Amino acid sequence: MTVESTAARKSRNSGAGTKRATAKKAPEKTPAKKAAAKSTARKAAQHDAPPHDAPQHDPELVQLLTPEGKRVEHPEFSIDLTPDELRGLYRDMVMARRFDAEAVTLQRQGELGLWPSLLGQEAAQIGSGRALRDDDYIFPTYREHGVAWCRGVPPENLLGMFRGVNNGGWDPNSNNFHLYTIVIGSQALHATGYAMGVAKDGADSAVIAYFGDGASSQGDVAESFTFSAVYNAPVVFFCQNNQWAISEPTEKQTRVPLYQRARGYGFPGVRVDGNDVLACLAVTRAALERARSGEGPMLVEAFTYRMGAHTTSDDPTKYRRDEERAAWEAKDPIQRLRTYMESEKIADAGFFAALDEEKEALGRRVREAVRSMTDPDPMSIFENVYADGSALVDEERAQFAAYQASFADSPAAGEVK
Ligand SMILES: Cc1ncc(C[n+]2csc(CCOP(=O)(O)OP(=O)(O)O)c2C)c(N)n1
Ligand SMILES: [Mg+2]
Repeated sequence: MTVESTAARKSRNSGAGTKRATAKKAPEKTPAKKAAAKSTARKAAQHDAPPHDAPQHDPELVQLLTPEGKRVEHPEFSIDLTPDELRGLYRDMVMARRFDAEAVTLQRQGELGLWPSLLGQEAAQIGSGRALRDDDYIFPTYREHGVAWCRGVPPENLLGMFRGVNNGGWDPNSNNFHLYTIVIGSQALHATGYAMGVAKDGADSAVIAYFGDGASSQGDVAESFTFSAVYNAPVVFFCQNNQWAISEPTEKQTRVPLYQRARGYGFPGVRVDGNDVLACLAVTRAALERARSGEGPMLVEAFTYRMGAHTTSDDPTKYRRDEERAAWEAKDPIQRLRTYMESEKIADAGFFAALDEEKEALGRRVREAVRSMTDPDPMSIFENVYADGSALVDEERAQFAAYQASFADSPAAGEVK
């Protein structure tokens, strides 16, 4: 990225050499007309803002495997994996995608209330997830099903909250994988505070906070950047820029590529091809090592794409073009690794056939597990509110009990007058 010289900036700001100096005098406008013209121009500028630094031509994108499945080198980030490790990454991505597809289907069949699909983001999640050590701590959003897979959280446990039968479904401390967080960006603060604690304990583990391009506009994320930089906290900010925050495109979140934001806070930022599992693994490893060795935070922007809807409640055909999705399908993270493994004879037909069976078995297991989840006692919602009880909660509990009992098929029917 070129830095504008002071002379050029002065010249641009003063308007020297621009058309303005030589333009013919425009016909006089009334104040009302002037205001209307100004407002139209401002609206146009807001809506047609040119996309920043056309990212697809970004020379700073770290890539180790091209969309065509060719291995390439990068001067700063490298990786050397065994055939077993490569097959492992491929398996992780396939299993994550299969699990995700089952969850979408379960929602469509009324078994889940909602599901946020990870389709397209498998490489970003598996690459970063496999870079983590067991003692590292993870703060996810609501879409990190692939990272959860890497942590060994049983996939079916991710579904309880989306079925409405529990508030999370796993013990964060069993896998160092925090509960899903829906309040956009807030987990970046949790991660920063946790990382500050890790540093105070003198431990050499690291912390990673996942968030999206939309979350990067949240105050919580800005505050996390400030605090983590000033306290040199061992935290990696892993932003999956999937190009959309529901229906808002990235151009409406930022005027600079997101990874460049880090510089203003005083720590490095890197943009990695988020559909390249090798590059995501290499860059996240380096960022975690940096954090562990006391060099402080780093921002990784995984440049990827949300191939599905925001959630099962969303219809992306209302706001984005089919061609856009098609262009990203050609960069599919799973297909590119498969092409590479086949061309290098790292995996044979037997490997792919066995994996097909394994992933179908996962789909069946998850389906079975969800359908046999039992509903909680409705009254349990009042548990764990206050350690010492509360008069207001007692009142609400009594009201709700009466409401429940008012149903004809309630075991308590008839008791309420
Ligand atoms: C504080 C807050 N504001 C708004 C929302 C509603 N909301 C849910 S998801 C979302 C978009 C998030 O986009 P992004 O950070 O890019 O993550 P993605 O869903 O693309 O993975 C919004 C605005 C929320 N959950 N929390
Ligand atoms: Mg997004």
